[in-house]
Amino acid sequence: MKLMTFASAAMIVAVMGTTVNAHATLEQQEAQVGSFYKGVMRVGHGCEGEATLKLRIAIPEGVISVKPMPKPGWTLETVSGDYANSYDYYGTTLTSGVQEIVWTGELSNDHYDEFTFRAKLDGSLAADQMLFFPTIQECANGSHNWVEIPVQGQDPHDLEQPAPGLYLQPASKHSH
Ligand SMILES: [Cu+2]
Repeated sequence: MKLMTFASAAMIVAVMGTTVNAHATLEQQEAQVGSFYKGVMRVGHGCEGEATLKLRIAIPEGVISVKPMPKPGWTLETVSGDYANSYDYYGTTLTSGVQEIVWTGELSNDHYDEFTFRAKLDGSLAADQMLFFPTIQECANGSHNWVEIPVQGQDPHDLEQPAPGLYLQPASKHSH
């Protein structure tokens, strides 16, 4: 089943300045609308002691021109699909693109690692909101589904497996 069903949960929630120290977290948790964003997903442990064998990151709507970073010893796949909206990318109209990134390999529970991608936060994204990147961490006999999105006013710390979040700051006057 495509991660996108989880990604459909990747909606923008009007939560002012709340970031959460979830287990799978983004290193940079704030970025300006319209800017290029380097997403570094941090993985500090496996599933109940087991090694991580696969990491799948869903890319929310409005995050375009996504390019993941290959990782030695891991295979890298992307899943592309149609966007709900179309986006101008330097004169080119984008109507589809990468919506899921999948790294497959092995990360021992005793080790820490990072999974990186670069993307553009389209200028049409609304500022002062959170953007979520639902992430599935698969192990041999289980997984962590970091996909829970807080409802309005809910403290993400109350969630068992919160989706990694990014707070969207207003575009700087110089973004292009
Ligand atoms: Cu944890």
